Amino acid sequence: MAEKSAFVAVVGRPSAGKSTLINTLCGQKVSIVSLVPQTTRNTIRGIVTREEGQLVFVDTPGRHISEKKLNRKLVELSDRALEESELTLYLIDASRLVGKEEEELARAVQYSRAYPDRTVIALNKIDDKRADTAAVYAFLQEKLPGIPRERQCELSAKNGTGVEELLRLLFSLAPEGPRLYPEDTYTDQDVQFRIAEIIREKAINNLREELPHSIYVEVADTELRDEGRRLWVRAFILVERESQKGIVVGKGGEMIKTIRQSAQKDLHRIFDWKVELDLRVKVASDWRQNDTVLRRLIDRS
Ligand SMILES: Nc1nc2c(ncn2[C@@H]2O[C@H](COP(=O)(O)OP(=O)(O)OP(=O)(O)O)[C@@H](O)[C@H]2O)c(=O)[nH]1
Ligand SMILES: [Mg+2]
Repeated sequence: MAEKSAFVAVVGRPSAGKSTLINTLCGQKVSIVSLVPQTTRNTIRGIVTREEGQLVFVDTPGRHISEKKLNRKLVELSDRALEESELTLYLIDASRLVGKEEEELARAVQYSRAYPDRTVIALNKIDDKRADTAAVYAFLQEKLPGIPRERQCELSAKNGTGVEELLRLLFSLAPEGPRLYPEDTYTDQDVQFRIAEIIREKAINNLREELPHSIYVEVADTELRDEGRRLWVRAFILVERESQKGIVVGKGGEMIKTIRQSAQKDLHRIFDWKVELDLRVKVASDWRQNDTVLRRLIDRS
């Protein structure tokens, strides 16, 4: 049988579970996850290689309706992934009510390159007691009648239920083509970006309220020490205001210490190196309005 290969754009509302799903599919932490919507800010590739061939999943920022500059850039990234990928995987959080945002998504999916024949819809979070799949099917019947039930499935990205069936479905739709990456590759992100993302995840998960949207992380320097056994990293958490700096540092430096230690632990698990993180906080006012900063942060591809 000829080998198959495809890019799969994974789209959905903020917090639908797109990054969680990609991590489950790849068996590795490829993309960071949090309770806070709009965690993913770049398109991130997670690669799955099987006998049938290779699928390159493109994680995208959750599509949120807002005219803010950062948000508009994030929606552009999702649009681009939908234009460039052979397959579309539209993920819906079945534990939440569908609403205006979901309608906008259905519309974006409808205009994507892979619509309708190479589009799959997955209802996520079926492990959640609040999941109401009947309501989602009714919504789909109305908004995306071009996608038959055979190309809709239910899953739990968190515990893995239904994930193998989803893979089978996607491989069945993928066009023939050669692998793009070696078979043991599960992501194409560079080390510095992954470090910055892990730090951002720990910051988001430890900080509250509006702060997660106000930060970004910059890795300033890295160096392998102890004959390549230990990785030393200097990184900055950038906030928008002086008052936020105090929150990230915390009383007696407790907060930044928690962020540093949990990031080090994760990084040690992901890479083989022991990681020594020199982590500091800096103010970069209004970075979300600054085009140069946004371009550097978002348009990495
Ligand atoms: N119960 C349950 N929770 C899930 C499932 N999948 C994801 N979650 C949770 O949903 C939240 C959001 O998950 P993410 O993977 O970050 O969602 P996302 O779609 O990537 O979000 P953005 O990047 O912000 O667009 C996290 O708290 C996850 O643990 C699932 O199958 N079941
Ligand atoms: Mg995400």
